[in-house]
Amino acid sequence: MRQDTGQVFRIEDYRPTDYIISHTRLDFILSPHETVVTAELDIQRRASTPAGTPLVLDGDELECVSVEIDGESLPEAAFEATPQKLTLHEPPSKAKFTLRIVTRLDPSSNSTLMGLYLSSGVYCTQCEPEGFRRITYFLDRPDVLSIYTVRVEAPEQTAPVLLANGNMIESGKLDGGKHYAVWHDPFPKPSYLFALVAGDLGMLRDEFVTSSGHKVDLGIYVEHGKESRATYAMDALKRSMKWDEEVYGLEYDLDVFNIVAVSDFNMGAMENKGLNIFNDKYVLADETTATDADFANIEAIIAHEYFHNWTGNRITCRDWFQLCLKEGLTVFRDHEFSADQRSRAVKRIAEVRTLRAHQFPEDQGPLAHPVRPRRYREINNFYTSTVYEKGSEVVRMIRTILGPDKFREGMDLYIQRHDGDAATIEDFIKVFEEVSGTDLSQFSLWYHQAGTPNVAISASYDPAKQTFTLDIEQSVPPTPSETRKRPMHIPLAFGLIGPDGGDIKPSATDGATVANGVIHIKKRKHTVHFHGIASRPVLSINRGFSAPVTIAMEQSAEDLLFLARKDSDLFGRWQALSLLFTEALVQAFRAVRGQKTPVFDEGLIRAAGEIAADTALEPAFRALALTLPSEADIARDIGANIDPAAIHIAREALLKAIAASNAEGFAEIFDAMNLEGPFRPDADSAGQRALRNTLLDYLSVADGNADRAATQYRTASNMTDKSAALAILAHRFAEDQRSADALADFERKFGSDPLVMDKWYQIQATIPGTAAVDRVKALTQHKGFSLSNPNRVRALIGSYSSMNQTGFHQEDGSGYRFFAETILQIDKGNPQLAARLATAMRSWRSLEPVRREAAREALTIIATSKNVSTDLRDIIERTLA
Ligand code: 0A1
Ligand code: ZN
Repeated sequence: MRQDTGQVFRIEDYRPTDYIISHTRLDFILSPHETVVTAELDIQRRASTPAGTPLVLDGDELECVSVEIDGESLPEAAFEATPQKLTLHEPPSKAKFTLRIVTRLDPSSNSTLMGLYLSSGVYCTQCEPEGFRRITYFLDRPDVLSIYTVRVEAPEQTAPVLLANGNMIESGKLDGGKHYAVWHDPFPKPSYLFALVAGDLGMLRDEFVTSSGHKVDLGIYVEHGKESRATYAMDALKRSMKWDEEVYGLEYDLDVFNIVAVSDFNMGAMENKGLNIFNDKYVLADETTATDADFANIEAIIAHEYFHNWTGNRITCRDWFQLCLKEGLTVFRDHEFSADQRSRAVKRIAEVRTLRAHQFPEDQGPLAHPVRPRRYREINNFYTSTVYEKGSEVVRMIRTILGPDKFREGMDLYIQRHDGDAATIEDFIKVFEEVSGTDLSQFSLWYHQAGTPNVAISASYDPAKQTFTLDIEQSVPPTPSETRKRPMHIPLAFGLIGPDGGDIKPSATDGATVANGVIHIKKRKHTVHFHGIASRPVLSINRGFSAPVTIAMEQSAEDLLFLARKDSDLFGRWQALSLLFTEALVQAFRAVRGQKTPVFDEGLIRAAGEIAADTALEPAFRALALTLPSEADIARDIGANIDPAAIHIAREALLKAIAASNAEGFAEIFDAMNLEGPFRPDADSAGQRALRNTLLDYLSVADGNADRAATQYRTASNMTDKSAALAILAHRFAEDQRSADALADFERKFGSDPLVMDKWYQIQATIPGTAAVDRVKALTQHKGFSLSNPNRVRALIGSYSSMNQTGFHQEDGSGYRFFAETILQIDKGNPQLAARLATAMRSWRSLEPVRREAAREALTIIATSKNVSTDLRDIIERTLA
């Protein structure tokens, strides 16, 4: 494994390379234990670089076989090759030369899943961010753009499919049962977008004709026999291609677009030029093996990777500090795509739930960093919710501030001006300033300043003056190494709601810029007056979650209930209800801690019943509205001295109260929902299933028995309904024989399908209570489980640590100790995976003292272990700092 040099990379140290690599010719002779890679690099010295300046190429665990310049092998004294770098002490003084490097790799023993590795016998690569240097020595950084020609040679029997980036320009048979293919990608690209795949794979084929009439061959490569499970992904791909033409005027640019699904992958997927490589979880789906959530994820991730072709590939990043330039923008684009394909309000609510669940705790804990960080020790650890999700929210705010037309103009200018560039966030902001004439310098703090801003608001109404007044104060909490914060530009969409539910238009406003339903907060304090308001309005604030902030405002339960029923903004209705639930749950938590029985407001319980029954609302919205904040959400709201056991009791009590009072109504709706007919994965059908399964949970609680869930488990013909029923059986009725039977039945049916078994691991990993640690330990010994497969690890260990608050945060620290040992084990083979998992401990300081101490001890076990990877050490040290 790579040694931790302790080196810190800083944005201010950026400078362009001394040499450029105009053309890269690669030749791969593939073999599981000994693959030989010959790289021929056409190197040019920049005019500004003095002749003789040493050339240093990056490597990582490489074995150098030979080095030649312009056909002559180099004497030993002329270069130095270590596993980590190749230094040419005195390169030729001429402006151009060709460097030929031969390296030898062992893909079969590459467990890091970076560089060239084998996944179920298929050769594949992952080069972002710094994996290419595990293949050959290179200037492995995103601002070195090169044209690639790649020859791949392998035995035809084991690797009939040979793929790389771009278009295939030649192929043929060779002696000894081997064959080869040559691929050429005409678009200069950074090394992180390089990809190669070789293996025995099935294929689903289709085509797409672009708006200018260019035919593109589409291929999705999957394990043999699973081709039909790729049809939804193919459909999503074609819809994405069309959407990017319609919404941004962006067409695809090569003759081929290939996607390959592999079973061992550290992340969701990768946007390699013309050859996307996917975690098979985000390609394979049919009704019997995938849930509606799986279908929605596939649609979003297929779109995301496809959209990168322009925002990421044609325009890439100058350095890794600019990661949000491609990721924040591309997440924003995939969110908008899904919103257009599905229900916009429902999609927005789901996005905000994810942001609050993942990005807020990151921003409020020891791992907080700006959307564009200024330093890193390990770039792998910056593929974060802040860079991706908050990065997307920042782009959304630019659109809110400029309006959709100027935003599109800015995007057009960005593409036109920077096509072929390795760009920066400054370049991106500048185009929007130019097209709109708006100064975005204060706004750009969103990229540079970490932490979730808080906006405190107090409202008052003066009936005599008919004036509604808001006193607004913003603050940004301190974050690691940033204690003093400057005021931000926060665009808050709002509505003033009159008694009939309609929005009231003030005759005049003063105190801040208010335009198109948005208050622009720029100073620390604002007092905003709305004049000509005839009766006290109810404030609906941060509509559509126009800014990623927390709001502190005293709003009566009555006003919130009014918003939950009447706000014309659906997001506002959901938000009001979720605030009411949160407040009720925090109070219930305090009651439980004080040995009292929680009591709940009847009005809130009734509102839940009304929303469930309101057929004017789409089922998916009703399902979301009825879903209580998760235990982790509640913990975040409590903020300090967290006792997960008490939170669990409080949440169960509210669930029971809602279920008991509304049982009859819920049963009626549940029974009336006719789900017969062929399965359809579309948003409407998925919404119906979501509502029905949310009600199934409430009804199971109300009935106090497993009858309904057991019936649904038996009769369900799709995975959404089957896994929902199984989760209820396992989580609520563990004592009932039907629960054990269902788990055994599921294993019998799907035991040979690892992706489906991940649901089985996850459901069991999230059974609440103290028995969880032994259960999860036992499951690590299950025959289908492996610590070297990221999907298995995330399903079992990841779900246990992040979705099972009572099972993980045990008072005796046994959950943490097991977790620490497992992470250390994983770290030996796959540091990236270990580091990601370890972030589950980031909020340890908010725990009550006994658990906090136990968590510190477990973190210290990792911190003091020998041979910990750079990835894991970086996370643990920041978490403990
Ligand atoms: N660029 C990809 C994410 C990605 C990052 C790193 C990877 O390997 C360690 C793989 C994928 C995306 O945004 O989809
Ligand atoms: Zn991405």
